[in-house]
This record gives sequence, structure tokens and C-alpha cells, in this order.
Amino acid sequence: MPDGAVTEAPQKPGPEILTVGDYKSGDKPIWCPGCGDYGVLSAMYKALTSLQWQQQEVVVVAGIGCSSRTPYFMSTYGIHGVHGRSLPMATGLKLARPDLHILVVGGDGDLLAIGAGHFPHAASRNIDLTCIMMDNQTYGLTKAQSSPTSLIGHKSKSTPYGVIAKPMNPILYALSNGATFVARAYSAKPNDLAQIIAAGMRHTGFSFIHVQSPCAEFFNTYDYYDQRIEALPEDWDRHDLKGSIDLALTEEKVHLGIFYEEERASIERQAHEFEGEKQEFDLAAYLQKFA
Ligand SMILES: Cc1ncc(C[n+]2csc(CCOP(=O)(O)OP(=O)(O)O)c2C)c(N)n1
Ligand code: SF4
Repeated sequence: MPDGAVTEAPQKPGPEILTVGDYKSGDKPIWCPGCGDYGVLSAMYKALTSLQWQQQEVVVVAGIGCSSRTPYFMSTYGIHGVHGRSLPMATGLKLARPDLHILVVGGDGDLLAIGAGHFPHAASRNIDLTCIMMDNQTYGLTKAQSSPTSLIGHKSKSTPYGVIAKPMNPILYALSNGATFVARAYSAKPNDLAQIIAAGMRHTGFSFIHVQSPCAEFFNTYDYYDQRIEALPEDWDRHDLKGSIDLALTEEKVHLGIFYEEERASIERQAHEFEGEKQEFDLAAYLQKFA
């Protein structure tokens, strides 16, 4: 280098910006072509990219089903557990490690059939996690039995004469049980969905995102939803619980957007306030009472 040449100061390495690729595990999804769950996965990558959360700070918890395979495709931590038990697993995890960000993913079968008993408790406790339900109104993995959200008249291998039960309403279920963030999205609109997932993850408390995510293989509802979806009005008051319940009961249109949001202390935050009051407990002496 000639004498007197001016060189640029060495650049300090800046904070690493995470991109969509950083949240991909490298395992390619094995869902059928056209499955709505691809749109949900893509939205999850985008939401995490917008939040810039480190992979090791995030845990994706799932039960069993096509949709519940999602943790395999993420470079975050993940649990692929027992059918219908994602919310109890996530609750325990959040109580033990409140510093982690938790995403629970699953189908309408996993969360509203076998797992339905856990859902209201997670909502009323306001455990701080984001639950994404990929609702295809069928059991995809086990090849198309009807599910709690299948519409009346829906014919399937388990309902050859058509469903006769009134379908469950996931938004209403979440609102009536105390969820503090409730939204609906459509897998065919992954950019809108990504924004809603990011908002749900930023929210402190139980955030529930109901995603209409069609099963291209066994129950293709893209035309049905393309004709019925409608964005919530721009001036929608998302703090109006009663209004949100009325809207959730609407059947003519499938509204998309954030129905409801409320601030309420989450259970793990309240539980950790008892930390200072912990008392020594002698289990052996206690058990002697029953000997
Ligand atoms: C205890 C138990 N019962 C039943 C099953 C069979 N099973 C696996 S996935 C599933 C339903 C999946 O439906 P859903 O959660 O809607 O997910 P999808 O495959 O549609 O994404 C059932 C009944 C199981 N694996 N374990
Ligand atoms: S069976 Fe349905 S839900 Fe499962 S991967 Fe195929 S399209 Fe998706």
C-alpha cells in the first residue's frame, strides 16, 4: 500500500439480519400439492422474519395431523407430541420457561376434537402463546373423516349420509372462553396472514388465529372461501367483545382480520409473582399422613 493512502476503517460486524431462509429447517414439507398449510408455513416464516426473533428463542409445539408436522420445517425448537395435547405441553413449557416465544400449531381435529377440552383452559388462563389452527374441516392425515368444523351435510368416510351435527365455531369458542387476541385469516392470503401472526406473537397473552386452510386432496374449499371471504371493516373496534361475538355468528360472510384484542395479565406472569412466597415443602413427611 503506498505511503499516505487513506484506508477505510474496518467495519464493525453489525447485528445479523435474519431472513426467511434462516427460519427454514431444510426439510421440505411433504404436504400434497395445493395444501393450504404451505401458505400458513410461508406466513410463519415471514412473521418471524418481521419480528427478527432468534431461532433459539422460539418453540413450535404441535400435536398430530398433517398440519401438526409444521415443527419439522422450522429451524426453531419444536415439539411434535401427542394428538390433542399441544396446549398442555405448551402451557407447561411457558410456565417453566417464560422467556421463550411459543407457537402452537394444529388442525381442527387436533385442537377442537381430541384437544377441545384443553382449549378453553388455555384461553381463560391467558397463557402467553400464539395458537394457529389450520382448519380444513376434515381429518387430512387419516384420509378424510369429518371434523368438528365440517359443515352440515358434509359427506365423508365417517359420515356417509352427511354430517348432522352443528359445526363448532372456533372464533366464538375462543372469544367466549377469554382469549385476549382472536383473529381469522385465509391460507391463500399468506401476506395478510403473516401480519396477523406477527401481531398475535407480539400480543402478551393467549392469541388465537383461526386459519381457513383447505385440504386440496380430500376437501377442496378454495372456491367456497374465495367467494365468501371479506375483510373486517377498516374502522372495526377490536376492543368490542360483544360486537366481535355478533360478527363471529355471521354465517353469510367469512370475515378476515383481528376480531378482538384485550390486555389482561397472563397466567405465567401472575404465577411468577408468587415466587417470593415459596415455602419449603417436605414431600416425604407430607406423604406420611396417608401411610
Ligand atoms: C390418540 C389418537 N387418536 C387418534 C389418532 C389418529 N389421528 C391422527 S391425526 C388425526 C386427525 C387429524 O386431523 P387434524 O388435526 O384436523 O389435522 P389435519 O391432518 O387435517 O391437518 C387423527 C384422528 C391418533 N394419532 N392418536
Ligand atoms: S391430506 Fe389434505 S391436509 Fe393433508 S397434506 Fe394433503 S392436502 Fe394437506
